[in-house]
Amino acid sequence: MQLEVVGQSLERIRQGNPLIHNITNVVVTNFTANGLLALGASPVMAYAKQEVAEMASIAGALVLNMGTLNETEAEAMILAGKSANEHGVPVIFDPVGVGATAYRTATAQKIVEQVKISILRGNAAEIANVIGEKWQIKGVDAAQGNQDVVALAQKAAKQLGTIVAITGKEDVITDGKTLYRIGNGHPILTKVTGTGCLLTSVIGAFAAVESDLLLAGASALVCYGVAAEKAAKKSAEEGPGSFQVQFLNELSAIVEDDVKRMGVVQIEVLE
Ligand code: ATP
Ligand code: TZP
Ligand code: MG
Ligand code: MG
Repeated sequence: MQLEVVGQSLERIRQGNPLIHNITNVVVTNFTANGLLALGASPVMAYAKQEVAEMASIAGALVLNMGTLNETEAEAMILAGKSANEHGVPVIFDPVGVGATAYRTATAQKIVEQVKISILRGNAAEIANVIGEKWQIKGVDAAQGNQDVVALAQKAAKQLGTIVAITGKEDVITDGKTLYRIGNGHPILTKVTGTGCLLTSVIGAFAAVESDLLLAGASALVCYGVAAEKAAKKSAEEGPGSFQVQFLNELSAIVEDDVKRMGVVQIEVLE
């Protein structure tokens, strides 16, 4: 991967301040808005059925996140998603906690049926459960397992006709044919709630400025992981509170040179 493209996208986010419409969960709302602002994007959280279609139509990307799902929000996600589809706005979907309850699983499956998703991002168990495979999940956190994450990502990408990112210690993203493996990140990310959710919104910011959505997704994953490593270097010894603050600082400070120096990316042709 030419890591220059990550720098170019970062520059476009900072120059263009793309509007990112988030329908997300109550746990991560503030962190997500601050993370997007730090990166250079312009976040908006809008949930009312009366306005979501209009808001999605003028956004650079729409991010749907099921973290604290309810019936009204599920309906709003479908309205917003259909509008985004009509207006050529990329839709990024984070199926938080899918597989933990039958309601979440059924709702995620309804969303992927009714809305054309551009990029699906979750942990392995969430992605598996979206496509009807019953991998174990504990609340919103992936359980440990040795299953083949690349095969799962490829299967999900083909079945849903979308790009799929599965994150964890190593991140993978694929359109079913080409696979990027990203080795950046830091274990302390698992000690701050919402780091997965913010990542999904950061993918939205990259998708708003890069029309090659596989490249956009891979760029977001590298950039996010490198920013986390830089933040951990300065703050991890102090603990997750300091890390969270420093991570926002690093999302704002990260430049192409950091990504070129620290990015760990492999590309594989799957077929
Ligand atoms: P989960 O609920 O399973 O934690 P999530 O939605 O929080 O899922 P993660 O898979 O934790 O999403 O991904 C969020 C970020 O944390 C990604 O950048 C990922 O690379 C990073 N990450 C997660 N676990 C680790 C780890 N053990 N080491 C390094 N980075 C990690
Ligand atoms: N409960 C419902 S949503 C949520 C929790 C704890 C946040 C999950 O955030 P992430 O990014 O998946 O860790
Ligand atoms: Mg996590
Ligand atoms: Mg998550």
